Amino acid sequence: MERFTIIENFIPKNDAHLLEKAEAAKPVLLERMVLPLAGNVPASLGAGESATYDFGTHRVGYVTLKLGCSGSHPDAPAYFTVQFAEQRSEFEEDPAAYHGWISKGWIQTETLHADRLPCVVSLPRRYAFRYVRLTVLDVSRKYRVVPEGIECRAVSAVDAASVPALGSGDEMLDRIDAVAVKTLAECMQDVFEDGPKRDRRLWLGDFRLQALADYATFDRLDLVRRCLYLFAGTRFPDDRIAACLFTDGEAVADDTWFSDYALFYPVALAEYCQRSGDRETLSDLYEIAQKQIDLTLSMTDGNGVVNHAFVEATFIDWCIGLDKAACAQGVLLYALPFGITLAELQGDTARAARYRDALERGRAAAKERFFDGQCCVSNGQIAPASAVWLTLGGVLTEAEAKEALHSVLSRTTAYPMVSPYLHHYLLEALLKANDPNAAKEHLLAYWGSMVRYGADTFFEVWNPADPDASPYGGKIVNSFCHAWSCTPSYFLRNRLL
Ligand code: RAM
Repeated sequence: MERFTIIENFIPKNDAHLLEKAEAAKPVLLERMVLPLAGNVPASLGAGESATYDFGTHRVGYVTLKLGCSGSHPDAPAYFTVQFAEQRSEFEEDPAAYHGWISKGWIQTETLHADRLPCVVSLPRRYAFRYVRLTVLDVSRKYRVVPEGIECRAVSAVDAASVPALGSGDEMLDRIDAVAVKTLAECMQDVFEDGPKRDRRLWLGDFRLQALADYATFDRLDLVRRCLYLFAGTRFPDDRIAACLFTDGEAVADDTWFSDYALFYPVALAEYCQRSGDRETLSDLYEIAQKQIDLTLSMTDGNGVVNHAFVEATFIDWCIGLDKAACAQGVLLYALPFGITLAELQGDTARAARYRDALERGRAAAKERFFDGQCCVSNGQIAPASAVWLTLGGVLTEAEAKEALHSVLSRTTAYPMVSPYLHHYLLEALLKANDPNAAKEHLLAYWGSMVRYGADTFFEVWNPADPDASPYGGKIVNSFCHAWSCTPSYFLRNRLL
């Protein structure tokens, strides 16, 4: 399902004062030299032969290779590739066979020459990987390449080992939590990246979930504050907050707007302000945050139901064919109480009253339009996502929500939840429906199945029934360390145990 927008001549509106504040909160990255723990490394390599290194767990960093030679003096360059894989199965994919809709540029492969041996080769990019494969493409018949060593300068804003183990008494829950903490740590770089392999940038929907998991683990409020300032500091000319920012270099808003993601800005700001008590950030960012809600309200009809343009611009999930009308309405109703919290913190009583009114009307209209007494139905379609978001929007009573969620989860659907991002909101919905046991069971089943599959970090997309699924047209560009899947730590540490 292709999903991208191009706005001709897009010039983001930048606010130097806000960007300066973001810059001042830029973290100093921790660095650690790490070596492989295992591998299959022959003493020397001829044309077509490979060495594979296993670093034992997921790493994000800069890699250096040491190459020597044996035999006669090298009379031709060593010509070789270095491939990086988060999951070993990525090595089985043929990059040439990938013709999906996002760039092949994300495939972590380098083809290089070494003119002189022995030598130290510093690979040009920052990589996300557990496995590295060095393959000699060609070398003269007079000598062989000796793979003498490899090391990685691993980087992160935090040290995963600084978070005490969960210690729940349940081995699987402890393991899920540890993998979630590791996932979050790997994504905590200069900003909360969505994935260190891809897209390596600050996405708003991912960021809100990272912040929640961060409060339960590293509690790096400075990094959350930095990202809040970044989103506000470079935005659409009409003040909409972009779905993501490029932050490698000067921060620049992408010309992509997701209506649901924009609403997570006031959500994330309210949560940050409640957690930190930081009044300065609240007053700096208050108007921009509330503008996201005001803009959405201007896209509703007389009954408070979001219009087609708003629905079209939502993300919700990578599920193909999902009817998003009910979800979009649910996201607005979910965000409004956070807008009310912000207004109360800021003493903006008129706005709080306006949002309360919109909430009440929007909920009533949503119930009438999207609930048939048992199921959540979005333009004739019954899908888990609709039940999740109408529950979170407070459209259903606790009992109705429980029934709607269980009934949709028990039937086979053509519109399954495919991202851990939506599974996060399913857990939130089950908790809102006062069903913590079901939430815990789902966490164990869904994230546990990734652990059983061999995850060192949690994946961007995961359907246990279809482990090779990719929204991009090829698994080789999927990210296997993805921020929006790190929230088991939030649930286990703050909500479930
Ligand atoms: C993908 C990225 C990112 C997500 C968007 C919507 O491109 O994985 O994490 O927020 O989709």
